[in-house]
Amino acid sequence: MSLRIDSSHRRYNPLLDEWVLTSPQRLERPWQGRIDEGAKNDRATYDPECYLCPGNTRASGKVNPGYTSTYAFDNDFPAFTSSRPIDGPQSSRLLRTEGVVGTCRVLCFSPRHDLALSRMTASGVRAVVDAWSEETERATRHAAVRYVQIFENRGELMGCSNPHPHCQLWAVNHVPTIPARKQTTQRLYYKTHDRDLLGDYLDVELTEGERIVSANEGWVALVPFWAVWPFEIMVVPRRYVAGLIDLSADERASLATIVADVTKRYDALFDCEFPYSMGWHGQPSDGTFQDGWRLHAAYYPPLLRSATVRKFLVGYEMTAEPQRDLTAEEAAARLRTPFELNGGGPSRGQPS
Ligand code: H2U
Repeated sequence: MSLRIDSSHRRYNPLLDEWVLTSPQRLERPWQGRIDEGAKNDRATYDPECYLCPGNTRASGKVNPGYTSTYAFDNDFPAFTSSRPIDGPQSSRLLRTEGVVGTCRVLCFSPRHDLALSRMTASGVRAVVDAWSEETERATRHAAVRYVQIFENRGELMGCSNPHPHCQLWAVNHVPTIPARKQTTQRLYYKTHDRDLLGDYLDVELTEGERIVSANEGWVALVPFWAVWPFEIMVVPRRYVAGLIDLSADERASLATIVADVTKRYDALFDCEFPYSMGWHGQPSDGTFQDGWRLHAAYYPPLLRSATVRKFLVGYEMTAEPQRDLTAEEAAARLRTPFELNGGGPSRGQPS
């Protein structure tokens, strides 16, 4: 089924069991609303004021080592801790609570204050991929941990509190809302069809081709058919793999290549340090085996038509359901366009 729809329609997201309203004709509407600054990278390679640079003192008073590759540490301001929660008030039918325990980690991608993933060398990005896997493995060693979320907030527009390239890992004793929904849908699909949902979806996308952004021997990056954010991308492994810790050495290498490619394409699209929130969705470690969960990453960038005009999820989207103007097919075509990376402006010092 090749889609050439230029009038309003809804698209179904089988992973989240929800719909997105698509209104391609609205893209031409005038914009007199908020204009943001396009993010440029004029950062130095080292910032003496940065809490994350090597050798610097963090807000907690702890001192970072003079690290030379990736560097992970326990978040000084964690959302929860690994100690047993204090018993809260009793839950009632409508007012429910439950205790949360877990760990929060911060992972700096490299010592360089100015080097985002889009500007790092292949070996640098590979070190980040290895750290994603090692940190996940480390977190799941905790008997209480049921789910590990790795996420990166890139750019001020996404609420990132520090420009030094980094991501976070939160490991919790429950399966949070969004992965829990994905677990239900993938499990049900697997039970019904004896095949995994994302594997079947990938086959459709590879046949149709029009939403693929880039692909290599191990991975495919595509704009999902049901994408909500204008330039949303999903990165999916070709092989059935449930989590980051299950990747082979070859898959880690090809993942590093596709992550570098996706982030470069983003920066090139509007010639800026492209903001996004990105997250890995691996199978919860809650004792269930082979329930059709396929590992995938989701990139959610807020920009719509330029480096300065962002999409807001408000109005109809807060009260009824998400809506997009640009179709997933158009977004993928724009992201596929061959690019030159000026993106993010000049970076002082040589990338390493
Ligand atoms: P974000 O930029 O995505 O907010 O992540 C930065 C994290 O780093 C944030 O969770 C932590 C913050 O708590 N942090 C420290 O642990 N120590 C510091 O000295 C500064 C920031």
